[in-house]
Amino acid sequence: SATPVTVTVTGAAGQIGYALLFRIAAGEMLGRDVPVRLRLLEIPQAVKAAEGTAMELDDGAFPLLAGVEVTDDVKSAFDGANIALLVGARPRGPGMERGDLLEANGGIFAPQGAAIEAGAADDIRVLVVGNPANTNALIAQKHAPSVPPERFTAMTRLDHNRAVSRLARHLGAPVSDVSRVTIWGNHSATQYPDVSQALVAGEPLLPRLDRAWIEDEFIPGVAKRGAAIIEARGASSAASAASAAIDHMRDWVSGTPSDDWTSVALPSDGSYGVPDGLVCSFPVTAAGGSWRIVEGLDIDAFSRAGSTRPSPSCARSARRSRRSAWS
Ligand code: NAX
Repeated sequence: SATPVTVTVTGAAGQIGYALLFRIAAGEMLGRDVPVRLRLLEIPQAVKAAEGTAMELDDGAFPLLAGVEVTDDVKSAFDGANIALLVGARPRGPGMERGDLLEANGGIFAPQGAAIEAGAADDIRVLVVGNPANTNALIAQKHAPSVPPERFTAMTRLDHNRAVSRLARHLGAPVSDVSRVTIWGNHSATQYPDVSQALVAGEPLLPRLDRAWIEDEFIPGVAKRGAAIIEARGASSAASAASAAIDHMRDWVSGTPSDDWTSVALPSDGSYGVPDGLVCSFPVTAAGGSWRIVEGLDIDAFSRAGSTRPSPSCARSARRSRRSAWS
């Protein structure tokens, strides 16, 4: 039978980890004929809880699950890893400034990047879920100089899925009919959910939407959905975030449909005026195991804003495009 794919999941004892691991073990990420070996990385205080999750994974008797290891050692967690899902991060606590948050996450993602550099498999693919995801992806990538930069991605698929679902509901169409939606920017309130290229059942979607609905309900509704989930559930999005991570990795490995694209934050190659190397969400397709940014979309305001005045952050580029897109 096939050699198992080694999948490392950090923050494995957290709520996203709990929703994610069982779907990976069931073959929903890499396919129902691909055996997987799971590596669960946690901080020492949470290792026992991760071991409990590993016991439950055993009890699932998943035919594709070739083994589960739990560790608090960063180096061994990534040794031979083919796929890394970096979920564990330091949330912003009370009184914590942005600088404190960056420093705390630097302390997590720099060593993880270095461990990937040192021991991961040649085909390593990394998805950062832990916030601030774009920045954390950049930190990890900078510490793995021999890995192609585009193997480090950050997740905007949850925002993408939220946008697709909201459009489908608004139009009374099945989600499978909605395509070519883009999340520009990053997973934060500054993101720009873009429907200018979107299709419903293959036809342009824009003529069927009211501009006020897009500006006043759709865009803020997608950007603030995370807060609405926290308000309703008393906890942040978990199963939907895990589902988006599965979608992201599945598309990366298996490819996107020929007539659609998805949204992924990855190091910019200068496309659309976003400064080189900045981790930013773009419309992308996947084929042969690689992402490719969809080029040449007619979003003049966006590209003009970026190329004439390079901005320090992709969030700024996206925000600027949002301001001008409807003006
Ligand atoms: P939890 O607090 O339930 O779990 C996080 C887990 O990470 C904990 O078990 C903790 O012990 C572990 N951890 C912390 N530091 C670690 C380290 N250095 N190595 C290994 N494990 C470590 O959070 P959860 O709800 O699972 O969310 C995880 C992350 O996802 C958060 O940063 C959250 O902000 C982020 N999210 C990102 C989303 C996105 O779309 N990009 C959406 C959902 C979510 O908010």
